[in-house]
Amino acid sequence: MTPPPFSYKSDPELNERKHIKSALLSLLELFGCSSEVDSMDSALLLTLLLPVAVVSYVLDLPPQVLFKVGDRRQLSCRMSSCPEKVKFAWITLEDRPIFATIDTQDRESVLVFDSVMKNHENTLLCKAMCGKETKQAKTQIKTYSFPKKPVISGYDRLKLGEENILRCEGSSIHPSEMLEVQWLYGDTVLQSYEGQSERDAYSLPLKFTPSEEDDGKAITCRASLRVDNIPADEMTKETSAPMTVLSAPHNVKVSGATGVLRGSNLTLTCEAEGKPKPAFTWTALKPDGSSVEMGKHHDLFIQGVSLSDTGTYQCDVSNDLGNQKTSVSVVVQAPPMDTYIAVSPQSTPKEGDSVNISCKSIGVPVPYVVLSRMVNGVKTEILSSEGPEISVTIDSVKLADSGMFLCEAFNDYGKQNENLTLTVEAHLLEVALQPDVEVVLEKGSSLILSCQASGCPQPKFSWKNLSNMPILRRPKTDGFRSQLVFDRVELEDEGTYLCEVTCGSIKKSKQTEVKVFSFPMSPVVKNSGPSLVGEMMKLTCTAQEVFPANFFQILWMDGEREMHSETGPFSSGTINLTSEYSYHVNTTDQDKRITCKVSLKMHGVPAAQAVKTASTTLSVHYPPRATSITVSPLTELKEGESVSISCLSDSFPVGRTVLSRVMNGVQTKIMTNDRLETLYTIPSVELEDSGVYVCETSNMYGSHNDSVEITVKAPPRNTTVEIFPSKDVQEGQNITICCRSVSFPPPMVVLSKLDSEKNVYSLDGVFLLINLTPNDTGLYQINVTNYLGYETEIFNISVMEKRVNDPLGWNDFLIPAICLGVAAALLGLVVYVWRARKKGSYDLTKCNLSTV
Ligand SMILES: *[C@@H]1O[C@H](CO)[C@@H](O)[C@H](O)[C@H]1NC(C)=O
Ligand SMILES: *[C@@H]1O[C@H](CO)[C@@H](O)[C@H](O)[C@H]1NC(C)=O
Ligand SMILES: *[C@@H]1O[C@H](CO)[C@@H](O)[C@H](O)[C@H]1NC(C)=O
Ligand SMILES: *[C@@H]1O[C@H](CO)[C@@H](O)[C@H](O)[C@H]1NC(C)=O
Ligand SMILES: *[C@H]1O[C@H](CO)[C@@H](O)[C@H](O)[C@H]1NC(C)=O
Ligand SMILES: CC(=O)N[C@H]1CO[C@H](CO)[C@@H](O)[C@@H]1O
Ligand SMILES: CC(=O)N[C@H]1CO[C@H](CO)[C@@H](O)[C@@H]1O
Repeated sequence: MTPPPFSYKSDPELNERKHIKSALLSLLELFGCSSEVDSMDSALLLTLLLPVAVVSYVLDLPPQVLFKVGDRRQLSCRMSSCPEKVKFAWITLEDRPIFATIDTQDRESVLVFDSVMKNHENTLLCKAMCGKETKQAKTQIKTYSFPKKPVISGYDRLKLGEENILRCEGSSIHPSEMLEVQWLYGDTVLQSYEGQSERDAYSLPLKFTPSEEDDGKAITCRASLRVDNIPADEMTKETSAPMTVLSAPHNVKVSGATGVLRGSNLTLTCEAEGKPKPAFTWTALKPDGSSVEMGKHHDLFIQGVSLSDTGTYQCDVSNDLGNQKTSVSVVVQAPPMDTYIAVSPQSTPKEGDSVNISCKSIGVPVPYVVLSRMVNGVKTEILSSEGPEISVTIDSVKLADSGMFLCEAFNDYGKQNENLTLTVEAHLLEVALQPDVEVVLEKGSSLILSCQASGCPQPKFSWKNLSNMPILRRPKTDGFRSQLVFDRVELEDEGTYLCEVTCGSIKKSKQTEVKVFSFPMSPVVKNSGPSLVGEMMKLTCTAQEVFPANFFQILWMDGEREMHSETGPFSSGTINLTSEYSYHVNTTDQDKRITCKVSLKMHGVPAAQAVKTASTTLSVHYPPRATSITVSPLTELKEGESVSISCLSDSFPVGRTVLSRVMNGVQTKIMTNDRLETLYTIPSVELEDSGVYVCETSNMYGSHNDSVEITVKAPPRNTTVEIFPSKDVQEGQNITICCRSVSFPPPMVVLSKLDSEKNVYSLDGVFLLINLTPNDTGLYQINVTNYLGYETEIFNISVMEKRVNDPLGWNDFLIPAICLGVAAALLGLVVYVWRARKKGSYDLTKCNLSTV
């Protein structure tokens, strides 16, 4: 036995083979073939070239096995005849590993394929050594894979009449070139396919345009793997399925009666073909374009149809493939119904209204209507028409149109009547006039007489006076109101105004009396002249432009006391109403307030306008009176004392007061004053302030005075003695001694010869010494005295002797004594003379004269 050229090993074997291959290559080159060797399977070459050993023992190994992919299979190489333990070796003759586990026993080696795969296909050599003897056997492993029935698709949604594609698919086929696939319809092969190597999956399309008969028929796909030794039941696999042919709805038909009587039932049935089974929808199509779904069954059922059910009904049939619709018109027939008679705008119209009597009915077919009037049970047709509606208009309805109206409606299915009672009423006219009854208003104010009519749609207004004559003034009339507008009411507008409204057969009126008064301003009081005490004063009160004068009263009032009242005369227009009031003026009336109150005693005159007053305050005039002069503190004063003289008087208007002093008939103004009271003060009186003081107050009406005498007293002073012709005289001459002194009361002047006891008194201070003798020579003294005091003067007289004459005795002095007596009577004047002389030149003769 030849030892095996190489032992079995899985991998090192590859090296071994390369050696062999190179050896073979060199061998083949000798035969002139080189490059082909490379592409040849070296294992196959080896098989061909290896020498076959002589075998004494039998080696059990099937020359060929067929495995199904996925199965668990074993391949056993056995040498049962060997008495000892056999050495096994597996050699792959193809360029691929064995991919199996080897389980070697004493005389058997088993290749275990846990799960047969396509690449287990191989050609193997099993070498066995029994002792020195080697035996080998070759086996070929073939595999096949044909695991599932073909899968067909597209058969269950075939569209009728269209080209559909069905598909038959399979996979994991081995050896794929052995595959044959066929589409079968019954026994007819529609399409077939031959497998190709290296394509273990197939997908065989079938173009098929079904007709309605194909629905439900089976279609088959058959696949066969034509490999030898494959079990018969695995060689062919086929799948059959019934075809489903789909179609959009078609042949839609509606059945049922389309003319039905109102109240009966309507049944419509809709039928259609199509797959899948179509759905039905019933829809009512309304005249306005809207639609209402009525149901989802192929039957449409309406119980008790009404007129509104008349119309078009549409059956919609649809399935996934499309839809179809068909419609049918249904007419609901009815006898006349809802017959209706009405009067518009209202059921009880007023006389003169326009009324519309309408009559209508509903029915199918359209009924015709007749409108009639029933008078005493007799029917009189007014109007008829071929339509369902008629109307009659009465433009101005009369009371006589009241009564019953009948509306009759007819069609093929019946008749219906309705009636109506028309009642025409007279208008409830009401007239209102504003202002109502009477209006009293002032001349010149505005007035609107507004006459309102109610309860009448078209009142007719007319304005009249009491004589039923139309008023000339144009009224403003507007629908239900008529107005007489007076922008300025005049006296002529007085009167009664009547608003008369006519409405159909009704006539009503209202009246109002317009009274106008005029009392535009307050009265005016005037005084006729100055109101002199004791005289009559005349006051006049005039109310201007008054009307009606006989309603006016003029009342004279002294404060609150009513003195005199007068009522105006009747007059046709406005007059100036005057009242006179005479009054005996008294001084107590000074500042008295006399009021003239004019009242309009007319009903309806607003209180504020009815009374107006005017007043005057009396100013009473009188001449001065009660004039008095007063001296303070005394009227007899001593020179140098102070004295005040005041005058008081009363007069109106206040007069002028003059204070003057009167002395010797000569008046001297001291002061004037325009007030009732005058005060004059002499701070230090002098003798010449003596006199009669007169206060005289005068105004335009007269004067009044009062006087007082003021006496200023003073002791003698500034005594001067003058001797005429001289102190020195001849015997038998006369001497006049003038003695002057200032004093009051007038002094007593005493002349005395100092060396004698005799005194001569003189009141005027003039002494006449007659027929002097020398014995008369001597000192003489003048003693001027009054009760306030005295003053003396001493002088010398010298008488020169001329001849012897009868001496002049003291009897000669008798004359001065007489003189003094006279002087005493003229006391006041003496002083005055003396003062005058003092001012002027001394006049000897006057001194002499004064002695007379
Ligand atoms: C009368 O009334 C009917 C129904 O209201 C109306 O159709 C018709 O026009 C009216 N006729 C007149 C003249 O107003
Ligand atoms: C009514 O008016 C007429 C003239 O319009 C007149 O003559 C008549 O006197 C008036 N009557 C009265 C009562 O005013
Ligand atoms: C009333 O008096 C006014 C003012 O003195 C005078 O203008 C007017 O004319 C008089 N009216 C009458 C009616 O005498
Ligand atoms: C002057 O007269 C008065 C009164 O008669 C007397 O009182 C007074 O003494 C007289 N004076 C002289 C100086 O005689
Ligand atoms: C009176 O006498 C005084 C002085 O005794 C003198 O001032 C005055 O002027 C005299 N008056 C008269 C009127 O002679
Ligand atoms: C001289 C002289 O004139 N003698 C008179 C004086 O007064 C007496 C009386 O008046 C006269 O008779 C004298 O003649
Ligand atoms: C005339 C006169 O009487 N003469 C007398 C004057 O005085 C002497 C004396 O006293 C007398 O004698 C004078 O007779």
